[in-house]
Amino acid sequence: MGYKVAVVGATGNVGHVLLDILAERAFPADEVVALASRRSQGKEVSFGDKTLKTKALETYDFSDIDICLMSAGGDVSKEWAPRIAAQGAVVIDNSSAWRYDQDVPLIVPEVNADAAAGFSKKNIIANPNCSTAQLVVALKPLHDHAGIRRVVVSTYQSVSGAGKAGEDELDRQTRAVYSLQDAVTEKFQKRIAFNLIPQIDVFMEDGYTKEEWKMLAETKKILDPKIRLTATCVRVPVFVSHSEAVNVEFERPISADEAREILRAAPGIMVVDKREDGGYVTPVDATGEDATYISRIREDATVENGIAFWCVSDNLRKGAALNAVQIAEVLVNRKLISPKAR
Ligand code: 11C
Repeated sequence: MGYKVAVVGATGNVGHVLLDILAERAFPADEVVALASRRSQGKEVSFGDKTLKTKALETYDFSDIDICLMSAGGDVSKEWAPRIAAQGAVVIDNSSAWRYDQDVPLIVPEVNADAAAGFSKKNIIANPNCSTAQLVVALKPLHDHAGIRRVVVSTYQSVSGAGKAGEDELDRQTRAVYSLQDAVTEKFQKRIAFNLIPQIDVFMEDGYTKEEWKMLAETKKILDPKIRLTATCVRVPVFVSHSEAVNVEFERPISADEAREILRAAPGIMVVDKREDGGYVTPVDATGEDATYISRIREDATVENGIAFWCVSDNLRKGAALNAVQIAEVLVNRKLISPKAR
């Protein structure tokens, strides 16, 4: 007997990709239910070669659901994840609502799959922020080899990180600029078309933004609380895939060649590093792909034991939907859950 899986937020950017990935990876589900808020009830979404009619989250009975994949924003998760979990479904939540709760595991399967077993305290597992997910996939094998002391990361984040409204704004503003119209700004803090914005999420008291704080807090929780990290997160006029320029200072010596070989052998990573024109990965290359791509690996001689690299990944896949489905696969493959009797 297979699992019954609910996807909450099925009509959103990540919801669509969640359904695609469940179908692509042939997740062992007997039934997949698409859910969204009452106002999207009845909307049709694709699931493999099938079409699902979206049901209303507010009136749905979760008592025979085994796994609930949620991507409907922090407020919905805060209210609904505990209610759904209380009905016996394991909630894998894509928002930031539960990530920093010490009774909720925050999981990137390539890095800390073992921690998933701790889900039973609240029946909730959190999925990290997209910019953290790809970073920790790259850092983990290097940390195991040489011990990370400090990370400096600058991100180049696509507008799809801000949802469909972010993509629509880039599209609309680009057309407006070309047709000499006003590029009206609604979603972002400044114009994003032919521009970039050094602010993602709100400002914190220390001058960092919340996105930058998330990268620090989540890297510590997933990988190692001793790691020091400083981030600058920037929104760029790219539709899908986040890129990161990363400088890492290690405790022990590591050469660029060693780092390249370690990354090549690591799960979830593809190294494309040719040191020639175009011999690296760009966001367009990574979009629609599952891997975290690493390019431009080189020694950073400005610090002791320093390595610099470029990291690109599809933020809707590894940064969100793929990671959530991989967590569900960990629960199933490690027999941490079994299907309810129906
Ligand atoms: C962005 N990283 O690119 C954000 C989106 O905490 O899950 C995801 C926010 C989060 O805007």
